[in-house]
Amino acid sequence: MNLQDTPRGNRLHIGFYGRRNAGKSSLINLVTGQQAALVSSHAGTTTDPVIKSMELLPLGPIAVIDTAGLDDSGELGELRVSRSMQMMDRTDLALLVISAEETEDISLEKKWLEEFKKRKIPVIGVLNQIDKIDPGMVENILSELDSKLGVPFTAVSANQRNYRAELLSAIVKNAPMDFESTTLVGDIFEEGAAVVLVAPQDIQAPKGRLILPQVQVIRDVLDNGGLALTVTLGRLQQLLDSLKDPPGLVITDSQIFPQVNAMLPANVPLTSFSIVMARNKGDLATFVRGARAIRDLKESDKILVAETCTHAPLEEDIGREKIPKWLRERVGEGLRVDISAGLDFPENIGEYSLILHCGGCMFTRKQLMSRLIMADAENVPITNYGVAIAEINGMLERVISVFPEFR
Ligand SMILES: Nc1nc2c(ncn2[C@@H]2O[C@H](COP(=O)(O)OP(=O)(O)OP(=O)(O)O)[C@@H](O)[C@H]2O)c(=O)[nH]1
Ligand SMILES: [Mg+2]
Repeated sequence: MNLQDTPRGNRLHIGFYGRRNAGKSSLINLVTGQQAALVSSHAGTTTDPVIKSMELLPLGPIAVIDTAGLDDSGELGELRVSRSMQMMDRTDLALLVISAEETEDISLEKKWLEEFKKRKIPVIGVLNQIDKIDPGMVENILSELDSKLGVPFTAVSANQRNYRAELLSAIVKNAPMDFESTTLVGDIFEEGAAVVLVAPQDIQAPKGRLILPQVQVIRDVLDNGGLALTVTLGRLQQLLDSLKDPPGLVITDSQIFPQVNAMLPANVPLTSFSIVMARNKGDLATFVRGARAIRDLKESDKILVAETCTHAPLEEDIGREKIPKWLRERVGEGLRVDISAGLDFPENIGEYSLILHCGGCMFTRKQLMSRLIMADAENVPITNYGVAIAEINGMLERVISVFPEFR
């Protein structure tokens, strides 16, 4: 399966709607960072709906839908409007774009909002082209639109790149929850395959339990017709010897990567629980890019270790001690490591050469994504513990090659 085959259910479809010349196509170019949509000052530049699939960091696989202006008239115009309206049925999240110069009469926008409401599609209002009006007016117009239309509005200028993060944040905040991938590992092994799950010797979980990612992966392996074989590291060789064929997939705790790696033939697909979880949160590509940035770290750099819980007995020593120690062994003792914990992200993230984030098990996908957007806006690479450990062990390329999108 390649990226373009991601089933529609997993691909967030973001539709841009509004009057002609509101700047729908320009906003698509801003969000995607591409010049894919045709833009011109001629009202009615976009004539037919255009759906484009892409990987948009940190949202993962999405599709953007560009539409023709909903205020078009005449025989041909009405035909275009009806085709744009048809696109609503394929939209998971709608951006209703209004030009800051045209906020007097919003009767049409009201009508379109009703259509979205009928279909239960979440809508974000976008007040575009604010560079064309008196900056002092923006707040007033925003609150007026909010109250008249009853949807949250974000003010932007499509031709200024610094508004991209704001728009992305609004998208993440309002995106429906259920667009995440429905399977953790079901797409990386064949039905009937032996899937070996390796835990550390001293199973790091409260007595009588397994940690949540392991439980979720076991369930997912079973749901997808795999044989879920869970062992501790000390029993791995015994299990491998007892199998007629090599396993179809091995998923290990990150902390024992080197040992597990050494016991497996090179052609056995190997990855880790934390990498599986990071991918499910829709941001593995961002984390992989961040982990590769470890290769460029210098002793004079400063990195940030970010934890989401204020007390994290399991991950604490990994993020605060082990990974910093390994990185210093690699680049030099001078490497500065700052720690942040809890719900607040420091203001000054732009100062760091790399952000190392915990697995975010206490975070929702949306919370984690908002951090990736902040890092992206400041151009700071960001990765998580599990992906960083794979890179430090020289195994990053192996453990991501099990996923179709990295092949
Ligand atoms: N100054 C300024 N111009 C903008 C902004 N957004 C769009 N424009 C300009 O407005 C015109 C229309 O932009 P488009 O993106 O083509 O608008 P559209 O909503 O896709 O229009 P149709 O396809 O005709 O429905 C173009 O000349 C853009 O360059 C903005 O934020 N500021
Ligand atoms: Mg257009």
